[in-house]
Amino acid sequence: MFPKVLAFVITPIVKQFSVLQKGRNYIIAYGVIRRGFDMLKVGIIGKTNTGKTTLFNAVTLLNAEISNYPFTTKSPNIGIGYVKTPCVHREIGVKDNPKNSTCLDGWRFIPIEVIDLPGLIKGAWEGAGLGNQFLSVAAQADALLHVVDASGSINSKGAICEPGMGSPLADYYDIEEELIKWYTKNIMENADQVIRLLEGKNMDLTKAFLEVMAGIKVKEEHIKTALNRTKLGSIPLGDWEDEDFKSFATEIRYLSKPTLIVANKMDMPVSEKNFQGLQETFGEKFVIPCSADVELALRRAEKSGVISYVPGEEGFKIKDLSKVTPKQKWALDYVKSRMLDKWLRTGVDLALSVTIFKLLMMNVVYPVEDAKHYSDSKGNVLPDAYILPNGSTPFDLAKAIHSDLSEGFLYAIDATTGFRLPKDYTIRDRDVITIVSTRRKSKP
Ligand SMILES: Nc1nc2c(ncn2[C@@H]2O[C@H](COP(=O)(O)OP(=O)(O)O)[C@@H](O)[C@H]2O)c(=O)[nH]1
Ligand SMILES: [Mg+2]
Repeated sequence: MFPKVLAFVITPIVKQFSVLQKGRNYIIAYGVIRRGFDMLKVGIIGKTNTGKTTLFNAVTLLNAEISNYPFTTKSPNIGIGYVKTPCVHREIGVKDNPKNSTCLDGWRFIPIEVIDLPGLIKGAWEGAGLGNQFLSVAAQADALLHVVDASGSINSKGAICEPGMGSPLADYYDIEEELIKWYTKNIMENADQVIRLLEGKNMDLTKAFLEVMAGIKVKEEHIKTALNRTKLGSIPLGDWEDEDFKSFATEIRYLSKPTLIVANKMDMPVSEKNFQGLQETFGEKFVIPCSADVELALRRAEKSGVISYVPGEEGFKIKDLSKVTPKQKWALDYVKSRMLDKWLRTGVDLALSVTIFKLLMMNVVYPVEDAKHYSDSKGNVLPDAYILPNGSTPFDLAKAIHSDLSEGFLYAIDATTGFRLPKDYTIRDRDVITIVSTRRKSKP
């Protein structure tokens, strides 16, 4: 008997903490869905009142069922969001029956984990406002969305002020400073252990750092690059000055945690000037104009049946105008004139796609058991979509699906051509692949 392709194993809660802040109870539960690998995680950071929770609520609300997804208990701060990619079913010319993801209007929506972090305050790196715990959760993410209030409606403490008075640029740097100080402290605290590994186990510096930093998603190549860029590789760790730790930590922060700046509240006209400033400072590619509130309104209107709307699209359709209340009509007109007509889209969905596919350089691959029919053993066509990093091989895909599949791995087939793939093949975006393994029935 062979395991189902998606035989998920759910581990118990790995890590949980519950904290009381400003009378609100944030529970950050780390109930992680475990299969061969962890689900991609995107953390939302930024000052208070920039719109993080609104963004979180928008990305985790999708009015479509994903049939066999074993969602774990969702805490208020960790949810499942969806990243959108053009579904391969159209170019193959088949109708699909998605299982681990969903397909809307030619777009495949694939689940990822999204973490909403409470606003970080000054001194968070040394524990203020429970910043330490929040930062260590942020460090578990594969990438970060840094939300700023482009309308300048918050002051430097994150309290609401007159629009235009706040500075999103200064807010960005405040938060970054906390992050970098936290990384610096973390690395400095681990320096003794690194030295022990260097001396006791005769490890090289990269490997020793890797051992202490793997838990915060730092990879070997990040450490190598950071050591090269800072030219610290040749200086004995015992001789590093505080400034050296800081420059090394800064490199590690940016290399290991790609970050997109979300310029939120772009529905307010006052936001435009700040948005331009942000793009000039950080480059167009790294700043996305966004209105989390508008996206949330659209998704809610879709859910309640008032409109049809596919997240990320440039427009929506009112289903039956006679059923729309004057208040709803006003809101939909606002959405159209203030956001969609001007910025084409709300930016929420774009922010996630850019993060996953451009910053993290991920590819989407569709594993199928039956290469001829592009289906699983039950005849579901293109049931699953997996997100894998650039450079992944079919063997990595097998591992991601199930360890049994990789243990008996023989070779892989490109389902669209029927050809066997070479051993060193690296997966490209939108590949449809059949894995042939001794541990599973396969019908190539
Ligand atoms: N105009 C406008 N207001 C927004 C937008 N996103 C969030 N807000 C408002 O900003 C305030 C703070 O939002 P919230 O999501 O709680 O911020 P958080 O503290 O960062 O989680 C709320 O009043 C939201 O309604 C947006 O895109 N446009
Ligand atoms: Mg919030």
